[in-house]
Amino acid sequence: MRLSTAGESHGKGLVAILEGIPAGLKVDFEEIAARLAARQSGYGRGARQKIEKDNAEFLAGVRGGVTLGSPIAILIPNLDYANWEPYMAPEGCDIETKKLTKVRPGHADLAGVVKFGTDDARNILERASARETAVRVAAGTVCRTLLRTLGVEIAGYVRAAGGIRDEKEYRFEELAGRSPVLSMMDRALEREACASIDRCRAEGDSCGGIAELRVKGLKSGFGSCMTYREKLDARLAAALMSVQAVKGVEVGLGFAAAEKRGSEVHDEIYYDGSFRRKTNRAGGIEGGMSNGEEIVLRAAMKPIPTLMKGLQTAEYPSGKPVRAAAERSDVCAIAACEEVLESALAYELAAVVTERLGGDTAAELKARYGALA
Ligand code: EPS
Repeated sequence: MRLSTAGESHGKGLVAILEGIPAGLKVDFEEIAARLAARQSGYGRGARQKIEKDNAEFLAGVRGGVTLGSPIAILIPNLDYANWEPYMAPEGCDIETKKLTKVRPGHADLAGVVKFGTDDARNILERASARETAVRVAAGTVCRTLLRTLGVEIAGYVRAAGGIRDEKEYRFEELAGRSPVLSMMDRALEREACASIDRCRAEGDSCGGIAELRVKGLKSGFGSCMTYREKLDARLAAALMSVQAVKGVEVGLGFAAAEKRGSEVHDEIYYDGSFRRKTNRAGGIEGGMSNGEEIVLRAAMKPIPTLMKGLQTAEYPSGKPVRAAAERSDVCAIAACEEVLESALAYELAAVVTERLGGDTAAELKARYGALA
């Protein structure tokens, strides 16, 4: 399976090509629309989302609502392009007016201008922007539908935002009851988090958060201990780290495991007709393979680097001390990030599953999955 994306944040649109989805899968357009809307929402989002109304247009690979087994092409037009055409048109445009030289600390701006040999960070930020994640959600939702036919479900919630953290544990089934405001489970903590985001906004600052992601129904044996490339935890961590602004990933106990003893970390095994564990501190992965328990992952999102108050920086290439550029910004995008992470996870898991089981049709894949212990 392969997913490629293209598109600039203020260009004509975003495009995805998803290869390797078997034939015969019914695409859930309603779910795609709902997840695209969820990615656009969440307390702390900025003014750009008032302009966009993301709509995934399927250009290829699907006929009558069912996949053909051919590459799936998806287009999400950028509605803001109507305002940006004079500065972004591929065929020729004004490249001076929107030039960005007050490079933002924490963004791709400075490393990008140096690497790609330009004095305009616009050429960098347009692609580095998290706008790209819209089309990853559309493609990821197709992968999620494929996983669902196998009985594999993904869910998640925001565990921390604006420095307010929920330390409680939740059952997979409870996660459907997360709040629509900031995707947190605990409403009182969510109100505190929203207040923290409000303070951030008032101070021209930004803040991050933590998302927890769970996978239920994945049988054991996906991923492999035999080569480092095949390790499921390595692949899933890379998938989550590929999402803009993600700076850390944990599996199961994660970093906390390093401070505990083995007897407090490893999940004792028992047998009651099948091999089971009473605890799941490993987060469903041992030896780089799924062990049949729920997969538990956490991802930490850093604060967005565009601060309305602007951090101190040096203009490129003059080096003159200036305040970093800021026109508008998301104060906190952890709820959007959580939605994107679920999609990134869905794609990677679908890739892992289809690599192991193959199959030209969704029915073939389902039969092969069903035959596994
Ligand atoms: C982003 C900057 C902002 C965000 C954007 C990500 O866009 P703009 O510069 O147009 O205000 O809103 O995210 C999206 C547009 C989106 O749809 O998620 C950045 O620099 O990463």
